[in-house]
Amino acid sequence: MAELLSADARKQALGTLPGWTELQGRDAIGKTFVFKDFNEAFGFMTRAALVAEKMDHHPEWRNVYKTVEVVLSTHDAGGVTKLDIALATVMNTIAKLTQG
Ligand code: H2B
Repeated sequence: MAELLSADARKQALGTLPGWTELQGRDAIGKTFVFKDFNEAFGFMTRAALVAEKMDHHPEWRNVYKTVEVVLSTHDAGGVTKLDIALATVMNTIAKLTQG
């Protein structure tokens, strides 16, 4: 199982992840993506879902029209691990591609 990141390692990783922040009151990271419209938002979610399934690492997320709120945490470990950093990195790349 992936190990929890230390506070330092987490901060360092977040430094390479534009838009991602630590959640207050919970060992998790989050980002709110805002797209042009629902079509782009759902396109992002579809692409991200396929990668998440391949990784066997799944996001907590909520979509309202063109906004997608994402929270990442490794449930089996009870906090943030390198799997969350990997998925967050992929999501940033997918968002860029989705936005053209
Ligand atoms: N996703 C997330 N975010 N955290 C997990 O601990 C996790 C997961 N565990 N997806 C996986 C699935 C596990 O439940 C399965 C059995 O591999």
